[in-house]
Amino acid sequence: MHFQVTATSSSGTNIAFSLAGTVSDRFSLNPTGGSTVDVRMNQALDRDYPDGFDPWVFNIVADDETDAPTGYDMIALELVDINDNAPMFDSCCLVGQVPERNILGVFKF
Ligand SMILES: [Ca+2]
Repeated sequence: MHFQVTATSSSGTNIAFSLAGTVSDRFSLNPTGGSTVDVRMNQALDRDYPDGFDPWVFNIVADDETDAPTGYDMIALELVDINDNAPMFDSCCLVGQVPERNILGVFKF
């Protein structure tokens, strides 16, 4: 998955882009020249706890290499949830007792 981001500068100079934020390492930039950059995912993203986020939020930074302030914009990726997790039991194990030589179909648990 990838998408393009565009920034403009009144100085007309090239813009250098970078990423910031705690999850920005999951994405990379492929400059296309001028005022546009291609943002790509480095790996598949998860939406679910404990490794996922909804949405995935990070910042993109635009610097026109002049003395002008640096521009920031927030990118929020909302993942469409899929049912990719198995159902979970409330406990880690179930323990019961069955009498030796128990009649088939009759037991205590
Ligand atoms: Ca899911």
